[in-house]
Amino acid sequence: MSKAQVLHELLARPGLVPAVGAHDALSAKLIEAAGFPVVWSSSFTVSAAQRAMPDVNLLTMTETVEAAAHINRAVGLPVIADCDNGYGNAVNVVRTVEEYERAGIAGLCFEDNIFPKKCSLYPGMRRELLSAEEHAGKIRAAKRAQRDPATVIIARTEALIAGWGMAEALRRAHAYAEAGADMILMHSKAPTAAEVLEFMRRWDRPTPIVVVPTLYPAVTFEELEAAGVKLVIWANQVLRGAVKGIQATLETLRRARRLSALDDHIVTLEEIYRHVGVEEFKAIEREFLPRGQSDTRAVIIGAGSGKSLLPLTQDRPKCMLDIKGRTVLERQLDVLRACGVQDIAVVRGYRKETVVAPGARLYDNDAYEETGELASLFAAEAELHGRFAFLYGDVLFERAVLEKVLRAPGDVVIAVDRAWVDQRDRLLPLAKPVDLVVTSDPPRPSRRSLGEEESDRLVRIGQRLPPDAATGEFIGLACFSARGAELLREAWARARAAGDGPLHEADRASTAAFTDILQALVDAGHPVTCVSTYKGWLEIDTFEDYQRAWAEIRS
Ligand code: SPV
Ligand code: MG
Repeated sequence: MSKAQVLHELLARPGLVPAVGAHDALSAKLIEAAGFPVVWSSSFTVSAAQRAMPDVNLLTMTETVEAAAHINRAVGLPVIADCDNGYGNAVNVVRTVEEYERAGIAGLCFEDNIFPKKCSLYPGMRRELLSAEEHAGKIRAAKRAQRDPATVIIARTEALIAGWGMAEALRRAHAYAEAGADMILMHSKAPTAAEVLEFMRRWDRPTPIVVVPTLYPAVTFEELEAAGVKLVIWANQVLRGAVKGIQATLETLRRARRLSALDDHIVTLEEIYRHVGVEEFKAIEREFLPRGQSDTRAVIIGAGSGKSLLPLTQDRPKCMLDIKGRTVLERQLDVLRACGVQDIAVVRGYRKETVVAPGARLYDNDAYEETGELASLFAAEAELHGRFAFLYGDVLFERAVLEKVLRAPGDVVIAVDRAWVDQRDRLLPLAKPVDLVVTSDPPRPSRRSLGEEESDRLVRIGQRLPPDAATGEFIGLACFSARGAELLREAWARARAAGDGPLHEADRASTAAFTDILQALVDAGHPVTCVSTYKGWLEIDTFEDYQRAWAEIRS
């Protein structure tokens, strides 16, 4: 059913129908939300709100039809558009009808002002009207031009506004009804409803009557209904209420100079989100956009004191070490963002005041001296909900490595460097602790493969594994699905609930490493997927590492 048909049927029912004036799409939405059945796209309020201009035909037909179209698109309600005088003669009226119908407008109102018109409400104006014959011709033109037979054409006379008397008002109303108008709008500037009520007593035709009681506001809905009026237009009160609200808001802001002082004057952001359909927008994004990593956040732990790098770390943590003009942390943020991860949290501890992480949220583990990586990670417990990537704060990754981990399916995914196996003999005996791993199905040199090794699962992880048994090295990069994050939180809660007892290789949960909880997850029967990488990362743990970073990083 077209909106014109909806309006037609609404007007066919007994009783008075209210239409409320909108000045833009949002005010129209509020009118709809408040339960009114019809929106009036008002020339007075559109000129005032959208152009801060008087209502004197300064806006072109194209501008007013565009405003009406925005209003119409924002609501499910039928819209009656104020088409002023049709922006010219009958020829202009024909195009006006075509354009407004194309914009989905259900009703069109044409007034018998000459072009350019002057708003009916302005006091002290000399008023000129078209001849009744000419306006009747415009109404006939409008009726012939309409494509949808249900479109409601309202003929409006300004005879009473111009002070031409009741007889002329009746003569014009008759002429326009005979020309085929679906409704007659009888405008009045009298201070009471008496004039309009007298017209109603003398109106002897079936054509229904519309009134706009702006200047006789005391009249009630019931009085108009009892007089037989069909449609009442409350034309500009929404705009006037909005202006009052804006003024009160501005005055409070001028005095208080603090936004929280406005709380009683303004609606919440959520209310605006609701009216403009932010949820619908998000649903479309979820359904149709490539998933990317916009729903993945990252948590970087950079709390430790980095003693192995003294004196470089005397005044800053490892993550703030500079490598060719950018800190380790900045480089991590850049790689994360390049992979689409925008939502980033950093846990700091040692020399926390020196940590600079633009755009990231900061968490503190002030007990970094006595606690371990897990305690640092859980300092950002608020972040460990939904999908997230975990990063050691002292490791640099190539983008491809991070992308591979982010892409891999699985609730808990870790990156394992297979170069370990080739380098093992050269590295033994180990000069520093290494996060060694044993996986269930490591890639074999004899077997070529393409794509992901989704079946390779973590079996053992830790720094005390026999190096000969290790099939790779954990590089300090992991990714948890929402379920994985839940499993992690549960494993941590279990470890904490058991007192501060041992957790895998750690004597106490509070001092445990990230690898300890990975083993706890495996031991509890939760699969941890191992994504293979071959080099493509650098840990900044020793002075040699730091030198290598300077040598290997090009920019
Ligand atoms: C409007 O709202 O623009 C109207 C009604 O046409 S009035 O302002 O009273 O002319
Ligand atoms: Mg108007």
